[in-house]
Amino acid sequence: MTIDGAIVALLAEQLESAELNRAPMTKITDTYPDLDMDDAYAIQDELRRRKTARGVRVAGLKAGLTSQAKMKQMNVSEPVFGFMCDYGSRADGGEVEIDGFIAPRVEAEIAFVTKSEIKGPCHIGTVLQAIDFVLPAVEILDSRYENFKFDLVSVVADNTSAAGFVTGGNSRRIDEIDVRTLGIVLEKNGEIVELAAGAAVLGHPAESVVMLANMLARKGQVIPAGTFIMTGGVTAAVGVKRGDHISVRYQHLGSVSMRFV
Ligand code: 0L1
Ligand code: MG
Repeated sequence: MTIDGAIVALLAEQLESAELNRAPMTKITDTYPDLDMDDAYAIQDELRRRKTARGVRVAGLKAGLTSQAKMKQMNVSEPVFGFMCDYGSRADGGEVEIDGFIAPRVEAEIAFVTKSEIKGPCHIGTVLQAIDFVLPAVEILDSRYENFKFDLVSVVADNTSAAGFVTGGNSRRIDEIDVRTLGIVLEKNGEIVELAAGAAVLGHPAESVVMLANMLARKGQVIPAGTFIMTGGVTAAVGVKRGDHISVRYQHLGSVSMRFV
């Protein structure tokens, strides 16, 4: 790490207030250019501590930048991990108030819920045995940085742009479907804007859970039983504005939709 606890706390506080006030800030590496990934996750952990201390519940974990489409869009080459908060949950088929965000984007994801603890280091076999069911999810991303100008370190500190999520459709057992060949169609205002299959996420979405478990193991942590995990966008993220209707159709898993108002 390159910074001490006081700077970690200061940056977490600035990021949280940017989120709460919908007031984007300059990316943190402009002020601290030497920040490394350990600093970034320490700031994210402090952000999580601040939120849970004021009663926010962590609703799940997420992997991000797990597909070539996303890595290319963000010009990076490695996945990142973050968490989802209870207040980020939105109802399937419902209205999402755009004013609750700075500049929201959506992306289609495959999510899992675990039935037993996953402890890294592990491999895909361990993860597949620990998954209870698969469900469709759409992530609402929102960067707390001005004009989405960020690098990998800044985005990890900003909880990987996590802002909201919508789940819906039908859940299926992991052994009932092949999530690699599962087709996904994202429509905006009735027009298809993105198409993908589950394999877009690291060849198999469970691989992003392997990477998450292995990253947590380095910090002495596990993925507990009953954890909701979003495995990363299968498509590039799509910008939304007031009035836009998003509908994502998943093979075997039904659909998830929302309107931004
Ligand atoms: O969920 C993710 O793929 C994290 C993305 C972080 C960068 C962005 O805001 O798109
Ligand atoms: Mg995502």
